[in-house]
Amino acid sequence: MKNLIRQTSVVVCLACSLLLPVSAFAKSDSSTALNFPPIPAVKGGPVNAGSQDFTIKFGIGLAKASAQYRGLEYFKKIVEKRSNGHITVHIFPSAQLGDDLEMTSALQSGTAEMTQPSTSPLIKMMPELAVFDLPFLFDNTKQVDKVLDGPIGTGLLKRISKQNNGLIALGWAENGFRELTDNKGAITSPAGLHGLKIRTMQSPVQLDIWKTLGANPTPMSFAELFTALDQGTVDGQENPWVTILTSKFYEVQSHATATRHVYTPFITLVSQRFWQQLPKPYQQLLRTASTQMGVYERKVSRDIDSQAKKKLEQNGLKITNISAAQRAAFRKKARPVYNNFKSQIGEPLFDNVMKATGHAQ
Ligand code: KDG
Repeated sequence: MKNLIRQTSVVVCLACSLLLPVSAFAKSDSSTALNFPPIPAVKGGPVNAGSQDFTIKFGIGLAKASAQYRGLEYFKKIVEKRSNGHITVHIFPSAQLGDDLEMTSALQSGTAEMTQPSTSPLIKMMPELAVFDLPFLFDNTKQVDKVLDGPIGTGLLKRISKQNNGLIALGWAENGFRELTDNKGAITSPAGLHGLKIRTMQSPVQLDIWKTLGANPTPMSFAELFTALDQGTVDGQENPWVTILTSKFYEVQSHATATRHVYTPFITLVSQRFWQQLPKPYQQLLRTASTQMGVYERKVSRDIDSQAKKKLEQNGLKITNISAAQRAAFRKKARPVYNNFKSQIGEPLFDNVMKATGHAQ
């Protein structure tokens, strides 16, 4: 029965995606086209694991023009080549198979094989992931890589995989530093957020951040966001520059503020049911390919971040850069969120992340 409901929701999602505004799927033209670093060559020889064939349906929320999609293209190239064509990867962008939460439950029920959600919507299922949503936690990508690629990030992947919740966590990629957009005007202080109807990810931490800052937040899946902005259900949203560009939010938002208030990682997940059917050498291949995808996708995301910001300005979005002092005022006002989620994150993890990011008091 559960499966039937999920399969039905996949069909409904596919049908819904056909009804989305044309602009959400419009082809990128020169006013929005970004220069992506080339997809690297595949390293390593063939992986032999018998004659059985496997198919991976890999669904993501972002559009084809995103760094995330580009990362998946590299993953597909590695896996198909090194398995000698015994594993085929089909990529489904723009939430065609469902939003982050729907895709994650499709993996659990075995109706899809892989996905790569933001960590934020998974917090209810994996409470420790709340740590990444803490406001103004990371100042730069060096700190990010230290946390994701060091013992903290690898430990989290292992713990999540051992939870026996139908998911195996294979690696980290990058959604990115989030920036604020709105339809009201430049927002240079927490006072400017007063009463602003802002869409947040489906995360209790994000909700708390925007309430603490004085806005009026509504959690909503990414798949519903363009329409909500277009119809004025919400006045604003927050996402990395690349997503704001590739999802055409500049068509329905007039202003942006370069807040970089939260860094969101993507987590690469595979269905445990599928995993258990895979021969060990293919399991290792998926792990290696996920790590290589994560390295490349982060490079893409970082290379195109400032390009995307420029393109947004060229497309009429009025972007305000805030000073260090203004950013510090946002950070100070949002600080109570740390204490609100400290016990849910758990002491060793919370303390280790505070140390790694230079926030330990
Ligand atoms: O696949 C990822 C996206 O669906 C989503 O997580 C993007 O940052 C995002 C958001 O705001 O929901």
